Amino acid sequence: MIGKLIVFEGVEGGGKTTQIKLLRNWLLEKWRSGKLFSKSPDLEVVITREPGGTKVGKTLRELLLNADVSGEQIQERAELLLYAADRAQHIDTLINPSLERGAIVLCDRFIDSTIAYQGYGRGLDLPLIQQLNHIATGGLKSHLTFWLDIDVEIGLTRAKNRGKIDRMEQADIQFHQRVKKGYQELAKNNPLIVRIDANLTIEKVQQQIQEMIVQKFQQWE
Ligand code: T5A
Repeated sequence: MIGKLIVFEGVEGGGKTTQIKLLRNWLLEKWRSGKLFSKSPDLEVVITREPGGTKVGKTLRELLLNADVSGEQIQERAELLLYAADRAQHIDTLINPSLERGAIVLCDRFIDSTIAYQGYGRGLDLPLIQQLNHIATGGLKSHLTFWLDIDVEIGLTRAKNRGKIDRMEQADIQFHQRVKKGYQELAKNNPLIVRIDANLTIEKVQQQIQEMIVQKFQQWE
């Protein structure tokens, strides 16, 4: 089986980070016990995220989410381009090399985040964003995307309970509602996006993900 890119998307606090870690452990355990990927001699699972999956990306992430820029606001087009720069670096230095080695790459956010946040959330031009995504990815698409669909208020409360909130999380509730609407529209038009009910317990969310993975891997193998 060749490398696969599996993406996790959704509004703030949906549990992507939590679910990705659980999925990696489950995948490795299944492989060790011979219950999944029986034909693979080894299994590499890479966890990464956007923004911030590379060294350059970590600096961009800090700028995008936490930097004190002395009261100067990051402008919407500048924000869009910074996310695109992070992605281009990520694809070339981490994602593509991992896929070429045959790894399963579990990626916390990808191109749909830009459509949902900068497109639906900020209101920037959607065809322009599609073009920019294409430039940043060189045409790479995910093999499967889990959309962790959660009530916006529940997600923001979870994110706030975790501690300090970042620049994006500080945006008003209407912004986050528009982002959610963006994911709804994306899922309507793309059969590779699988909706997961993320309002449930951590275990129940993981169970939905594992069931879908079993189906997909049978097709891929
Ligand atoms: N962005 C990103 C753009 O605007 N454009 C882009 O192109 C890209 C790529 C990234 C920000 O950048 C924006 C989107 C984001 O605003 P981030 O820190 O990566 O910033 O933000 P998130 O991806 O939202 O990550 P979070 O860490 O906030 O949320 P997660 O990863 O979805 O959630 P997680 O697993 O950390 O869980 C949050 C809390 O909830 C608990 C966890 O223990 C944790 O405390 N939790 C649950 N509690 C109850 N029930 C469950 N089922 C739970 N699952 C998790």
